Amino acid sequence: MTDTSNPPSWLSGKKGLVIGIANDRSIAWGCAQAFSAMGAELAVTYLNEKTKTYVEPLTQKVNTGLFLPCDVQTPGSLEAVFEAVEKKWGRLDFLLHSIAFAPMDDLHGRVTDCSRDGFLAAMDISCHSLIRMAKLAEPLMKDGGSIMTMTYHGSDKVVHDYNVMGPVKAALQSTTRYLANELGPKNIRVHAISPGPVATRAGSGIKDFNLLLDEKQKASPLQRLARLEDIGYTAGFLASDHASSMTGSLIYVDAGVNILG
Ligand code: 0WD
Repeated sequence: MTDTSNPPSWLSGKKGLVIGIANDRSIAWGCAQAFSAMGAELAVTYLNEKTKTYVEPLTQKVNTGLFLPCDVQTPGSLEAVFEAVEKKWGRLDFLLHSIAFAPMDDLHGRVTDCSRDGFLAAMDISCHSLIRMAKLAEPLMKDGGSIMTMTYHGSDKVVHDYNVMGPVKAALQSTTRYLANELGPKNIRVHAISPGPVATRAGSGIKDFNLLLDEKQKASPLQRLARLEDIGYTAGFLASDHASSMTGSLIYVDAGVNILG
């Protein structure tokens, strides 16, 4: 288990933007805690007024310099976040994209039956939003930077009930590689972190998710599930200068489940 009592100060002086905290079980919350413990100052966003009530108390527990609404489907919302970051800090050192969505009817059905509108919504929120964020982050990452997103093994292999999120995450993973190639000359590194299943709100949107959690825990080489703080400190390492020779990576934090047949 990560020794969080004496975290490395690898992010001292760095400014980071965290998009995707919904509550204290969010993967992005595990990352925000690690980023802050490692010395970063954070801009944290929330989806809407309902989510704000869960996220605002959490911002008191980490080094939060900005707290802003962000719904990537609302025109201008994402641009306003980056304008506020530029006004506050004049730069950005790392960005965590930890959002995903698919309409429930499409998420709970076969890919074969997926609607056009549902597919487009899932791709817009879960994948194209990363492209938009990278474009907005590029001019702020004047000395380079690190951009991280969250994917899942259901993109590499068929995972029962992951359905339309499989192709969507496959697009996200490929997008990560193309962004890494295009932004590399500016020393901007781009990574996809692939956590194992974690009991979160988005995770619970997957049909029979508790069965998946149980199945993966029993099957995993480490005989347990991924821990939020371990995902967080992996992101903290990737945000730090110690990962400066890595880009375009797909990093599994899944207790080893991805190596199984
Ligand atoms: O087992 C899991 N939970 C795994 C999740 C395993 C592997 C990967 N992931 C991925 C997810 O696909 C996602 O990309 O991790 C990322 C974060 O998901 P999470 O932490 O599991 O779920 P959650 O705590 O729900 O955070 C996702 C958040 C949303 O929360 P809710 O529960 O309110 O949908 O994404 C945000 C929102 O806060 N979000 C948006 N943010 C901006 N604009 C939007 C949007 N349109 N839609 C959702």
